Formats: sequence, structure tokens, C-alpha cells
Amino acid sequence: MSENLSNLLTIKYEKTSNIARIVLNRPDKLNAFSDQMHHDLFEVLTAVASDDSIRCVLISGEGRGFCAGQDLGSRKSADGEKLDLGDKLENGYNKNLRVLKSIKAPIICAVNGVAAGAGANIALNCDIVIAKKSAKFIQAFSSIGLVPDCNGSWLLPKLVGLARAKAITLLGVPVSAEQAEQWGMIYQAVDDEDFDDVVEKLLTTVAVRPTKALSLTKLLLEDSYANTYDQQLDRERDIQRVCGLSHDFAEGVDAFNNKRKPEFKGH
Ligand code: LHQ
Repeated sequence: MSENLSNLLTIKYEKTSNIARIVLNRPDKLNAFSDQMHHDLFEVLTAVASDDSIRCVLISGEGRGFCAGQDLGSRKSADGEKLDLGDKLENGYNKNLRVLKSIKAPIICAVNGVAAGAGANIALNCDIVIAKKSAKFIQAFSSIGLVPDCNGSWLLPKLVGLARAKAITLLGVPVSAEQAEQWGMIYQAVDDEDFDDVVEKLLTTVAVRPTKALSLTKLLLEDSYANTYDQQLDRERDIQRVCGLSHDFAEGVDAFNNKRKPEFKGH
């Protein structure tokens, strides 16, 4: 482990069996983001992004919440010092989300409790989002006079459609995990008592799949928003060419033909 990663104060990090586990760790504040947490998360995400041996990433929260967004504790009075929130975003959330997006391995977000404001949208930036049925997602921004950030304004219309995106952001109402699943905002809402087992199974399943193909699949799907039909056909052709040269493609086909389980290496 690098020196930086042994000095984390607000995040728990471990890497075992090619799985990176990142746990937001300020449970008394429902894992709200302090400056230290922005800093710690950046150290961890940067290490994960540069580690090619990682084949699956988990992001979750310690305690009863996933993340309550920005720590509002330092803003106690209404007429206090005015902050440049643009700078706060650029040097905190945006900096972290850009590294998150550069991670090639699939990122599973396990939403173990309430996810509010930036906390809700960080979850939605991950590749597969599963949540405890007792968890809820709150676009809390407008309730304190802000607009959605962490790319929620980009993701939500695509995930749930404009009508629902507008209603939940303008009203700041909680969306239950089950509702989020029905709307396609997240992949799955899971009974609380089964949650840990389901998360664990998902991690171990993903970590032995062909990581390079999964990584390129993420890229293709995300690129599709900016591409025309023809451009996307071109992109698939070019990327499939890369997959066709991989160890894991040869292994997958050989395993199929020999009626055995494939042993993917991730490249
Ligand atoms: C908190 C927080 C919190 C500090 C709970 N801060 N302590 C970007 C750029 C820069 C600046 C501004 O923001 C942004 C993006 C954003 O994220 S804006 C949105 C910020 N987040 C919120 O507005 C959510 C505020 N929290 C809540 O509405 C509730 O706490 C939720 C609905 C999340 C949970 O409610 P409960 O389950 O009833 O828990 P609670 O309210 O009792 O909270 C438990 C503790 O956590 C409590 O501390 P205490 O010492 O009284 O036990 C809260 O003060 C603390 N906490 N959120 N964001």
C-alpha cells in the first residue's frame, strides 16, 4: 500500500483478490463530505485508476447512511462568509468524478442507506448501483437553494426521463430504493437482510469476468450518448477488433467449445 493510502482518515480502503473496496467512513455525519474526505477519496481513486490488477471496485458507506452529500456543518449562520461553490465543486467533487470515470474496472455502488445531494449523484455515476430497500435517494440540492451537481443534471434525465428528473430535483422528495429500481435509476433494490450477501456475490462474480471487455463495454455505452447510429457502428467495429485480439476472447471461445468454465485473466 502506498504511503498516502496508509494515512486515510475518512475512507476505509482495502484490496483483496483483485477487488478494491472503498468505504466512506464518517458514520456520525452519515458520511457527509468534508475537505478531508475529498482529499482521501482522491488519493484512493487515483491509486485504483492506476492499478491494472483491479478487476472490480466497490463503493459503499459505513454505518446507517451511504452519504449525505456535502458536510453542511461548517455553514452555521445564514449571513456567514460566502463561499465560491464553483471552486468547491471543481477542486472536490469534479476532480474526484473525473478520476472515477477513468477507472477501467466495473464500479459497483452498494447504497447501504440514505444517499442525499452529492451522495446520491456520486452513486449514480457508478456502473452498477444496488441499494438496500430501506435506502432512499434525495436530490436535496434545491431544498438548500442549490442546483443538482456531480453530473446529476446530466445523468438523471437519461436514467429516469425528464419528467421524473424535474419533479425529484425541484421537489427534493426522497425516492425509495424500490421506486429507483422501477424507474431504472438504479439496477436493483435488495432486502436489507440479504444486502451484504448480494453485494459480495456481485463483486466476486464481476471480478472473474473478462475485465478488458467489461471496461470497453462501459466505454461504448457511455460514448453512445454523443454518437450517431453510424458512428456507434464504427466504434463497435473498432473496439470489437481490440477484444478479438485478447486472451479472454480466445479463452471464452475455447471454454465454450470444450464445455468448461472459462478462466478469464482480465486482458
Ligand atoms: C450531516 C449532514 C450533512 C453535516 C446529516 N452535513 N452533517 C456541493 C458543493 C458545495 C457545497 C454545497 O453542496 C454541494 C452538494 C451537496 O451535497 S448539497 C446537499 C447537501 N446535503 C443535504 O442537504 C442533506 C442534509 N441531510 C439531511 O437532509 C438528512 O440528514 C438526511 C435526509 C440525509 C438523513 O436524515 P436522518 O436519517 O433523519 O438523519 P439526521 O438528519 O438526524 O442526521 C444524522 C446526523 O448526521 C446528524 O448529526 P447529529 O450530530 O445531530 O446526530 C446530522 O446533522 C448529520 N448530517 N447530513 N450533509
